[in-house]
Amino acid sequence: MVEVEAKPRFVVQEHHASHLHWDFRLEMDGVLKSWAVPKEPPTQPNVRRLAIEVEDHPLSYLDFEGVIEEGRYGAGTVTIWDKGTYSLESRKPDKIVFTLSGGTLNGRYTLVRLKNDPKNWLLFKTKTD
Ligand SMILES: [Mn+2]
Repeated sequence: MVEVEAKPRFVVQEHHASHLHWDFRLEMDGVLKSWAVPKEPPTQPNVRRLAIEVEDHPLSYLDFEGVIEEGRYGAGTVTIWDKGTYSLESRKPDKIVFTLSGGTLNGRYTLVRLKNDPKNWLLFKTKTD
């Protein structure tokens, strides 16, 4: 019998909070590793987006859409902007390379940590040549 391991999932939530941003989340280590991306995540190569590392979220958040009430952290409306699965190519403390299979985001992407602030990463689509 061959065991088929489920591919890890990802979700991008469009979050209309005090500032519009996109929450980019990768299923990893049993949680959702999460980054807040102030501009729409890139669908084309050569567009680099700041991605600010935020706290891990539980896997149950993969399907979350709705309204976070006024007065609570992240108050505002959350909708799923994209979701799918990914395959991990490499993972180092400062660089993660993966291939997304989503509805909007498809292909090979890189997250690389910036040196100025450990919470700041860049997210970009990687040319596959
Ligand atoms: Mn958010």
